[in-house]
Amino acid sequence: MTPDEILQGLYDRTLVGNGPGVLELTHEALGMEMEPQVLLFDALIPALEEVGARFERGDFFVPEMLIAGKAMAGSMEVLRPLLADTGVQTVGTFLMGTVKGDVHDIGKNLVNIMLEGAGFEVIDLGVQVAPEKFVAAIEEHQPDVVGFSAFLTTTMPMFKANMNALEKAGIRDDVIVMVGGAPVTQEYADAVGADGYAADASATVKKAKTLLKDRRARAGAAVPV
Ligand code: B12
Repeated sequence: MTPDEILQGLYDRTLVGNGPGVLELTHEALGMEMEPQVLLFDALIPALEEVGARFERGDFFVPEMLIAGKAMAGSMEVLRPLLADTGVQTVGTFLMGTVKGDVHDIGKNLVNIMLEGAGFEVIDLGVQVAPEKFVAAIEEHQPDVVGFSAFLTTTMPMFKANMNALEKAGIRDDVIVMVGGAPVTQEYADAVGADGYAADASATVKKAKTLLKDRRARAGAAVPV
């Protein structure tokens, strides 16, 4: 098979949720020394985008979305160590979770992989994370950044609920808050009072690093000389 045939095959098999087929092609691609990023960005993600478009048109239903998501997740498990293994030193701690009421985790997991690859220590709270759980985990782990992921317009308001919980616990200013997920925009992030938003995993890494650098610079400047 040529690399193009592999990418097309990965796309087609993800689209129809053929998990074993996706895994087989993932291994075959890696055996041919194709880059893991290429598999991700040129086949797996576009396939899930098409799944979403078909769901919107009414051509696909929840079971189809589910098996396509699972097929991609299986491949990501194989790609994860390759994407994350860049040997960079720890730059900070990132606490991540999908908000209460939301079970979408593929986007979040992809962000986690990229953050790990860029040297962040990632603590993943999983899905359906209630505000109290975020608060408890921030108090326990004292992360530099906390990330809220939401994929539904109906669960995005949990960002504000989480921010309120942080305020109430008196820890809002202890962490940088980032938000993201398919329906989220910069405007929405600003409206809920988050410190940062990013549309995809690599933008998240860049933004988290910039926010962290700014905060450390400000903390340094605040120290009396
Ligand atoms: C797979 C999928 C599912 C799977 C989820 C499996 C899983 N384990 O995640 C299942 C079948 C469970 C599911 C269920 C539902 N889903 Co769904 N799902 C999808 C689908 C097809 C793909 C989502 C995905 O994983 N994309 C791939 C990743 C890589 O997406 P991404 O956005 O590019 O991710 C990047 C950014 O968002 C960002 N990011 C993500 N998180 C974070 C966090 C931070 C802090 C930052 C900075 C950045 C960031 O970085 C990511 C990586 O680059 C989307 C369609 C779509 N186009 O998004 C619908 C979609 C999200 N689902 C939708 C719906 C309606 C539902 C259901 C309500 C359906 C139903 N009637 O039951 C349920 C809700 C269940 C629940 N309570 O959560 C709608 C949402 C519409 C809306 N505007 O609210 C969508 C958009 C489909 C559509 N076009 O209508 N779904």
